[in-house]
Amino acid sequence: MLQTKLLLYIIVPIVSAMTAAPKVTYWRGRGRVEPLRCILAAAGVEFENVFLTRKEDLQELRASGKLEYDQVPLVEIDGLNLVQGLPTAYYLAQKSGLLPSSPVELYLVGQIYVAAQDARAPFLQYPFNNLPDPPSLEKVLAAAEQSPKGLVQRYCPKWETQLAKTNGPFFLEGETTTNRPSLADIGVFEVLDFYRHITSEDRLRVTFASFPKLLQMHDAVLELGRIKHWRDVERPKVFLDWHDYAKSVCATLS
Ligand SMILES: N[C@@H](CCC(=O)N[C@@H](CS)C(=O)NCC(=O)O)C(=O)O
Repeated sequence: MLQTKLLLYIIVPIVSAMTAAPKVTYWRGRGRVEPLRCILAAAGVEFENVFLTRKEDLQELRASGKLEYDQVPLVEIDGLNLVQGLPTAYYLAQKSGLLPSSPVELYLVGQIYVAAQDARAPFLQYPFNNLPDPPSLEKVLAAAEQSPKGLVQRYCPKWETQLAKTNGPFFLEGETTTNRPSLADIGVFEVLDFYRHITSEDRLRVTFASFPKLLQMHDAVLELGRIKHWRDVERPKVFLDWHDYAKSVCATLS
């Protein structure tokens, strides 16, 4: 009897840690966390958003010891407190079958994902780029579209060429006739989705018209798991507009 009770004490917390919906802590906007939310959504995982709104929220979180480097994003999953975007992305992707096992493919996926993080850097800054006034769209579009170091000129041609080498919409070749989605696709999808979010669906189609494979991949990712539902139904209900988002981040961090 005592043994059974003890076993329950041990097993119940472990099982509930493994089965509870992951908790994602950040502000009400895209920032550094949106690629992680997209990975979870693409994997069909339901997750709970915990939003920072007050200065005390971050102070309390830091005091709780969950933030290894006192920074967010934080993803609580499997009884772990995951911080640092890149290894968190790898953890979530591996759990969801979005990481290949071969070293060459793993390298390719990592290379594309990290390039996507570089390409999104101007978008990350977008809400803050004209404070205290509302953000300047011209500034971020110039960085993304006209700079030789930006999304359209540096990254998209490479990704289009890489996608043209496969027989399907995704970056990784499949074992038979179809290919398979990976973290690389989610990372690049999220950058295109960021562009769409600050502009429009029409502008996405026009700007990237000369990258048809890239648009095809974007559309194929949208069919994965719950990502379309997250983008079109859940996210609009919880996000702040860009300016209010920037102000809430600044108020929490000040
Ligand atoms: N290398 C970290 C950077 C995290 C980071 O800079 N987070 C910001 C919010 S976007 C933060 O928590 N800033 C507060 C601080 O650094 O004290 C990651 O990839 O997650």
